Amino acid sequence: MEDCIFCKIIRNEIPSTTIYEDDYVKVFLDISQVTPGHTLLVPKVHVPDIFAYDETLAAQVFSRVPKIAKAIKASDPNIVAMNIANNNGELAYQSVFHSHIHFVPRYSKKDDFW
Ligand code: DGP
Repeated sequence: MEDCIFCKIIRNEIPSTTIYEDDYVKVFLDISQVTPGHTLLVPKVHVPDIFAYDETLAAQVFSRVPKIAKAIKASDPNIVAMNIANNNGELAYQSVFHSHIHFVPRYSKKDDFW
């Protein structure tokens, strides 16, 4: 998609802090960090939301979730928990209409950002 911000990131037309990439997905830091390390997993194919997934795409994207979660957790010993979330549609607070999964690390109580 020509004007999609995440397609531009996938094509390296605009910069991102990419932490993982393969044939099917790209994983990069969210520009609006809810907590440090807030990361997005996006399919390389442009799909607006989960309602447009078929089973093949679901496997390509969701099979990566544990690997990414573990890598983020391993990056900082203070990460003790993680929100993994996927917003679909404006009423669900989706703002970028290229499907993506949020990983929001949570830190030990004294360091938490709630
Ligand atoms: P959502 O509201 O679930 O659609 O989340 C979209 C996220 O995308 C939001 O947390 C901010 C992030 N985002 C928007 N534009 C950019 C960008 O240009 N670069 C990066 N890295 N993240 C972006």
